[in-house]
Amino acid sequence: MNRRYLRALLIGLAVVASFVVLHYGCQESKDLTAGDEAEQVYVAPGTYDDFYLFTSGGFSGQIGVYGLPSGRMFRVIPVFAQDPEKAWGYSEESKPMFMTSHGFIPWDDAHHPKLSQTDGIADGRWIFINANNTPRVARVDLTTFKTAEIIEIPNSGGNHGSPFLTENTEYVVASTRFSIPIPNEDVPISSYKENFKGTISFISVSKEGSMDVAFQILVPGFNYDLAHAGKGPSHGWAFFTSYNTEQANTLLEVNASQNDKDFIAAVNWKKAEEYVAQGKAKTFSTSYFRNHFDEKKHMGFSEEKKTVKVLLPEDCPGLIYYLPTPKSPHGVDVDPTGEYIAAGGKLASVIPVHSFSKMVKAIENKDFETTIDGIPVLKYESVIAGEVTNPGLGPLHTEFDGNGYGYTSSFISSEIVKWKIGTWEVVDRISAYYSIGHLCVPGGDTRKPWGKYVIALNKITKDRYLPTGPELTQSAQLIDISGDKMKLLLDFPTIGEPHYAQAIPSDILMKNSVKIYPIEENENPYAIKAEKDAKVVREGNVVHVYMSTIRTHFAPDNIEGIKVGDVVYFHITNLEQDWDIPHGFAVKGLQNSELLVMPGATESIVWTPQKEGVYPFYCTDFCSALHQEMSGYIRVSARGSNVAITYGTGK
Ligand code: RUQ
Ligand code: CUA
Repeated sequence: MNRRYLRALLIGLAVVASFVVLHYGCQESKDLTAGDEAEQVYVAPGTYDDFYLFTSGGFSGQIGVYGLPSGRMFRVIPVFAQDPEKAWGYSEESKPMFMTSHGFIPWDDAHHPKLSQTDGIADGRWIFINANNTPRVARVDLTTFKTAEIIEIPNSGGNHGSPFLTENTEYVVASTRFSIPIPNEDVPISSYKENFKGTISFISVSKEGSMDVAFQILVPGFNYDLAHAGKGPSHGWAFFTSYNTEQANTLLEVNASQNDKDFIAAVNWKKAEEYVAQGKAKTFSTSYFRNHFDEKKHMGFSEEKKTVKVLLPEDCPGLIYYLPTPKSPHGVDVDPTGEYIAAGGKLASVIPVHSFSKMVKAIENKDFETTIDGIPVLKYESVIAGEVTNPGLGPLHTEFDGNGYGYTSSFISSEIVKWKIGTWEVVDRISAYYSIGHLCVPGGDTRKPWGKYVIALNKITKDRYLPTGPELTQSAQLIDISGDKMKLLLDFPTIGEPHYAQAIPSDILMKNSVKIYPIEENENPYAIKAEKDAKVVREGNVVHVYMSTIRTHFAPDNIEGIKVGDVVYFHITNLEQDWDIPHGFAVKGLQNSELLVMPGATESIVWTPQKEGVYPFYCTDFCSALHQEMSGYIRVSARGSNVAITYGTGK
C-alpha cells in the first residue's frame, strides 16, 4: 500500500468517524433536551447531584458562580459594579448599562439573585438581582453569564424587597426599604408621618426578557423589607414584609421596635392589572432609566423613561390587605404548595406561618381589625396557620425541601432550624459558622424543590479561616439534607457578603452555554470582519483605531501619527471563532482598564495620551504559546508635529 493511498484511506475513515460522532452527538443532545424538560416538570427532591450556585456579592455588587457540591468558584459576573478584568463599566459599549436618573453609578449593593421561572420552577433562562442602594433590577443572561439589562425603579427609597418573581416570570416585584416623600421633595425629616410613603412595584418581563415598570402601588410610610410571590393556588398574589409600622425617622433600633406586630402586605396583582386596564392608575411624572445590552451589536443602550402608573389603595378595593405579623419581620417565604406564608420575625419568639386559604376566607368574611389608608388589616387569628415555637433567635429566612419541611436561618443563635409543615414542630437544628443570614435549598423557593442540600450563607467567620487583616472572609456552608439529620459537608469562602443565593441543576444550564459570537453576525458599527479591514482614521482630535486580534497578533501592531491630547478610541474585534479564546488589550498609561474581548465580539476603550513617546500595547490573556509575542507599539508625537498616520502589521 503506498503512502498516498494510506493517507486517503485515513482521511476517509476520519470523515466517516466524525459524521458518526456528529450524527449521534446531535441525536443524543436531542434526547437529552426532551428528558431534561420532562424531569424539570416531574422532578423529585434529590434527583440531581450537581448544581450551579449563584451567590449575591452584597457590597461587591456582583454575582459569584460556584459549583456544588465542590464549592469551587468559577466566575464572577459583573452586574452593578465596574469590573476592570472584563472592562464592564469601562468599555464604551458597557458604560450605558450604568446610567441612572442620578447619572453614571458604578457601584451598588446586590442582595437577592433569583432565577427565572416557568410554571413555578426555575427554568435557567435568566437570573435577576436587585440593587439595594440606587434602586435597580438587573437581568443576567445564563447562556452568556453576562448582564443583559438593568432597569431603574422610580419612587423607591432603596430596593431591598426585590427581585422576587411571579410563577411564570410575568413580573419582578420590588418594594422600597426606606419610605420617602413621593414624588421626592424638600421637606423636614420630622414630617415623616405626613409626607413619607412607600411603594410596591411590579416590573413586567417580556418573553424576550425586557423589563418595564408596569405599575406601582403607593403604600403607607413603613419600611418594606422582603417579598415573595404566591404560587399554585396563591398565584396572582404577592407578599411583602414591613417593619417600622411605628413610622419612626430616627433611632429605629428602639423606635421601630415598639409594635408587637408589623405587617405582611398581600397584594392581589391580577386585581391590580384590572384596575390598570380600567384606567384607575394615576400617571406620575418621574425619571428612570432602562439599559439593555444588544448581543448582536455588542453594545449597551440607555433610554430614559418619564412617567409611571401608580395605584392608590383607597381607589382600589380588594387590591391589598395587611396580615399582622410578629415582630419586625424580615423574610417572607411561600411553601411549594403555595398555601403557607412563613415570616422571619427578627424580634419574634416564633415563626408565624399564615394560611393563604384562611386569608381568602377572612377577606370574604371581612374579618378586619382596622383599616390603614384604605388597606384593611386582617385579624391575626383569622389568617394564622400555626407558629413554629423555639425557632432559634432572630429568624430571618425560610427555604423548603419539597418533602414537607421548612428550613429557617436564625441569625442571633447562628443556626438552621428544620421544622415540619402542618405540625409546626422543630425536628432538627444545626449550627452555622457564624451569623447566618440567608440560606438556599436548590429550588427551595419554587413549586418543585430539588432538595438534597441547604447552603448556609454566613456573615462572620472569625477563627474559621486564615486571618486576612481587619476584614475576614464571608462564607457558605454546604449541608446535606437528604437524611433525617442535617449533616455538614463543606464550607468555603465567598466573595463579597453573600445575602441570598440560588442553585439550579448543572444539566439545565450547561447545554445552553454560548461558546462564541458568530463573527458574521457582529453588528457593532466599529467591528471589522477581516484583518485587511483594519485601519486608523483621524477626525480632528479624535482617532479611531479599528483593530483585530487573532492568535497571535494585532492588526495593526505598529501605529504612528498619534498626537498628545488626541482622544484615541481602540475598537478591538476578536476574529477568533473558537471557544474560550478571548484576547486582551492594554496600552501603557491607559487611564482606564484593559479590554477582554470574547471570540467574535467587538469592544472599545478610549485613551488620551499625555506625553510624547512610544507606548507598548499587548494582549493580557495568555492565549497561546506565542502570547508574549502578541504586542505592538504606538508612537505619540507632539501636538503640533506633522507625523502622518501610518499603521500596519508585518511590514
Ligand atoms: S437580606 S441576610 Cu437582603 Cu436577609 Cu441579606
Ligand atoms: Cu492574545 Cu494573548
